[in-house]
Amino acid sequence: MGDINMTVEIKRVAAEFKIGGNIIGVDKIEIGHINTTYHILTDGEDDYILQRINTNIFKDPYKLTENILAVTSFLGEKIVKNSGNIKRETLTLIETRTGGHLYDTDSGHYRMYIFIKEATSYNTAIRPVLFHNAAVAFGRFQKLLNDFPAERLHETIKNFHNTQSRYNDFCASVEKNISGRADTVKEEIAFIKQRAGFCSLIMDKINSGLIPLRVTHNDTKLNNIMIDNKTDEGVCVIDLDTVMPGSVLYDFGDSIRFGASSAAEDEKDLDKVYMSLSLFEEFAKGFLSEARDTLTDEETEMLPIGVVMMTLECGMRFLADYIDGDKYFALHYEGQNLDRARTQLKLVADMEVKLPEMKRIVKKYSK
Ligand code: ADP
Ligand code: GN1
Ligand code: MG
Repeated sequence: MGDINMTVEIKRVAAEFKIGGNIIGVDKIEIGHINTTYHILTDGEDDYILQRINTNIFKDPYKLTENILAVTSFLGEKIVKNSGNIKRETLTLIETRTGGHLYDTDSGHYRMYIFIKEATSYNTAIRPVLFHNAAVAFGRFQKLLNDFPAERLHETIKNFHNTQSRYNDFCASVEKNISGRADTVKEEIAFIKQRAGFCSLIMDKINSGLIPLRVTHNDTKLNNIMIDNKTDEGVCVIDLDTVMPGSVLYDFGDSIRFGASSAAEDEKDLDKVYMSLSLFEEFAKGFLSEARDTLTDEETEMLPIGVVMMTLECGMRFLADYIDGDKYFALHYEGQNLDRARTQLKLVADMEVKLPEMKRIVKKYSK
């Protein structure tokens, strides 16, 4: 569909939801690797986010929507009790004119949220305070969901952070080599295979009861949090598609993977890519200030392992997708998945060296 036709279609779909005001514009948001996201501008009090859900990835958009409703209404009650601003501090799904929360049409399954105004989702921590404040907000998110009944949640993507199963999938992609590209990335493949024995470390601890399953976000990139333009506070954790039972090590680890990197996720010049220990410290301090009391000693001690695990896992996912012929993550240019994979592997090598320092910093901010 051409851009103009797409805009017409998006306006038509947006009008199927119970929005206030008239639609005065549509902007495509290019952040995010999974869904297709539009900012719907209106002349009323609120703007909106309209998203086409990626159903290649989220196979059951109805169950996904049930999860989001359950989580946002649970958070909403707590926000109201704390006299917070429910429109800004959690996502709010908008009903369709016929009463559900999904609008299905030939171009896909759509949902709508209130647009969180005067806030930004950052791709890099351009000021350390942003990362610290994101950490406080993710830590608070974890704490607020501590008593959420996990059995109410559907598993939207099976084995999402089961790194062993991700490793097996990666090996299968290399084996099949659909694109023929595996032959050109032998060094990267070898780097991952050398770490095969590491992949089950967290799952083994979960399975043996040493690490508890909690309700976690599972995709805690810096750009999945809206940060207030005036105060720099983390206002709202967004992108709730993967809220599922998981480990706090995933949320802590994925935040560091993305936000404590010195460079963009797809930086081509690997000399520029390393994990910043000072950003790590900003995050650890902020996150533990909120979540410290809900974590067990074993979890706290393992946080740096979560960092290496999430980065290795993401690296193998990007590389597998490159070898599969770019079927999963949205691309802005050819070869982007390889650039993304390479930054992750560079980070893993750096994080391995910095493990003792990460452990020391975590200890400093734990109970
Ligand atoms: P994806 O799963 O593709 O990452 P997200 O739900 O994270 O999709 O949305 C992509 C981007 O859209 C976010 O990073 C953010 O910039 C913007 N966005 C999403 N929801 C909102 C919202 N409610 N208010 C303002 N911006 C939003
Ligand atoms: C995707 O949706 P987004 O862009 O916030 C992915 C994460 C990866 C991340 C890598 C559902 O996150 O798991 O860690 O890209 N989300 C899904 O940047 O697969
Ligand atoms: Mg996102």
